[in-house]
Amino acid sequence: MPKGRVIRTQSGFFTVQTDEGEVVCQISGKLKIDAQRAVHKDEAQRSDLVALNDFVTIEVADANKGMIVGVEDRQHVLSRVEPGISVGTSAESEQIILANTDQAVFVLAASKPTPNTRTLDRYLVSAEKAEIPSIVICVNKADLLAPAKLQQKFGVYETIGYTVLYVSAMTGAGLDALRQVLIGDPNRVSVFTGPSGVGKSSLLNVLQDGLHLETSEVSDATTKGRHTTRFSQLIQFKDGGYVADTPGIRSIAPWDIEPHELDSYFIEMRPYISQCKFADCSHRHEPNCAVVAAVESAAIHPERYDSYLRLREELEEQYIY
Ligand SMILES: Nc1nc2c(ncn2[C@@H]2O[C@H](COP(=O)(O)OP(=O)(O)O)[C@@H](O)[C@H]2O)c(=O)[nH]1
Ligand SMILES: [Mg+2]
Ligand SMILES: [Zn+2]
Repeated sequence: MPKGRVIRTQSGFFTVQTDEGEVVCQISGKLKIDAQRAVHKDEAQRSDLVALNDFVTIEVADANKGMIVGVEDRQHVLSRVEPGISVGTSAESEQIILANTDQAVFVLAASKPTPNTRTLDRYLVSAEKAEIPSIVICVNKADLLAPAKLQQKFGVYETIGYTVLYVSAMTGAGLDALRQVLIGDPNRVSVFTGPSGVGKSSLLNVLQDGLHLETSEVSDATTKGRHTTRFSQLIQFKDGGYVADTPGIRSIAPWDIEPHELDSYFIEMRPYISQCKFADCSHRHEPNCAVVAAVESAAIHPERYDSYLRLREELEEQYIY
């Protein structure tokens, strides 16, 4: 039976790239029934049966139409709580943004729109939870802000160990570095995400001729109605590599993170966690907290610590013990 990669998903239809070409598939009845049984028996969480960049086995019925009959185990799954469903309820469901993610590139703008590092920190937490092997921060519109200001805003991320690229789709600055990160390895699949208006489509258009992705600020009014469509696809670079184009991601409510594990997803906190007096320290009001001490001595950036506190509170409100 042919095997392939899911390169496009839309409303129950999945385009599978195989050695013999692309086949549009639906999910076989057996797969659906098996999944329902597993959820009922509490052996699985509610999640997408098939996701973008899954490796699947298909049965081809007639020309270019098929059934997905098997899905390989996923690694490095970038996901979020399905929007519109109240978190913490039994109906909560995982929405997979990308399966088998090799790299996450988070795009922000130096300005216009004003970068929100709280949102960036949420993305980073999701990526750390998914253990994505490579995490890159891409600051576009570097033409709009002086280098010293850029450094002031994003330098902390370099200090704690992330790769930060300062680029401009407009002037071309920094694009060679971005190209090296995204393009070249034929099997590398990256997610390229960030708020709308930061220049994601503009960047991809410059990186690959002939792509012609639509650019310009998308207003909230036009995007909201499209949530149900849930269309997403992989763009394949001519010189090797894929990038996920997932218009639906505007915010990530981190999926399946327990409050007590959050600290380890703030990578600069990791060395301190085991030095706290209490093993279950939440790094807030406890005595002899090594994390708080590190914040006080400026070894941990106060804004990152603030992100931690906010997310921790949010997770505690949602989490069902
Ligand atoms: N000044 C400046 N503007 C840019 C740059 N890249 C994109 N833009 C503009 O930002 C707006 C949003 O770009 P778009 O690619 O549609 O953003 P997306 O929503 O992230 O895909 C458009 O008006 C672009 O012309 C850049 O490097 N510098
Ligand atoms: Mg766009
Ligand atoms: Zn502590």
